Amino acid sequence: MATCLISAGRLRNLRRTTTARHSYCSSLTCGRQNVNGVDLYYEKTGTGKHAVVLLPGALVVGWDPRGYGLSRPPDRDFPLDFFENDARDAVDLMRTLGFVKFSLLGWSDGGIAALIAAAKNPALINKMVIWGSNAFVSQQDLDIYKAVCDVSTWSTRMRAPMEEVYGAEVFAKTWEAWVNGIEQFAHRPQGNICIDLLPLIRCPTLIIHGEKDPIVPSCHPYFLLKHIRGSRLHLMPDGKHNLHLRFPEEFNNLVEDFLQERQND
Ligand code: TYC
Repeated sequence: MATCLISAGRLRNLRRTTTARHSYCSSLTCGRQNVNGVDLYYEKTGTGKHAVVLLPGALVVGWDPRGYGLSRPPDRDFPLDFFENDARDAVDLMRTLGFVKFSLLGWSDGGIAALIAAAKNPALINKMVIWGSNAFVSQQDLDIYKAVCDVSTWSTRMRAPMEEVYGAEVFAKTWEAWVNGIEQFAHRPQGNICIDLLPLIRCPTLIIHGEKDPIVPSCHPYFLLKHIRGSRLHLMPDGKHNLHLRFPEEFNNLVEDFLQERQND
């Protein structure tokens, strides 16, 4: 199976740092596509039949969701339906680019958007891999958001790549807006982001989680495993939130094997 990836920004590392069994793309094209009123930036590579879209986490660029990376303007905002918007944009981008059916790879916030996209478009989604994602916001999560809200307390290593893309001031403001945006879900019963949608997911789903993830506690992958029919959980003992960057070979092999597996049903 050759795979067609749509990705940008930091998730380029998936290809750059990989020593996985297949070398990824020979060719890379990038472009902007107007989707739902916004010019979305994307990169595309590969020629295979199995299309895959990569959905990045907050403020990390993949296909660039509206308001992130090179899909600006508009400025990013975080209304209560921001994950729904990202899910719809990702699906509509793929469809506008001519893909009939595709798989979703979503990291962190991108995984939340992937969950929503899969639940709402079961006929379009082939398979899904998500890592570092959550379907609700707990008190423990709120405590963590509070601890990471002020980016001036972050290490330079963490902050610098973001500041390079957004500028220091915009990054600090947007991150604070993200924290306020995600905290809104805590006011809903069970801190619901997309709990009610999980039973609607029909595609084979692989959940990956780093056991040392300091910002997304392990209750989240177990909750997803319980509520997504037929899903599988792979724990990486030394993985943190950025497990795909830290362990690219293990991660890529895991994802490739899952995407290539034949489905029984
Ligand atoms: N969800 C964020 C992302 O998409 C990561 C994150 C999770 C940040 C939890 C803070 O407390 C946090 N990159």
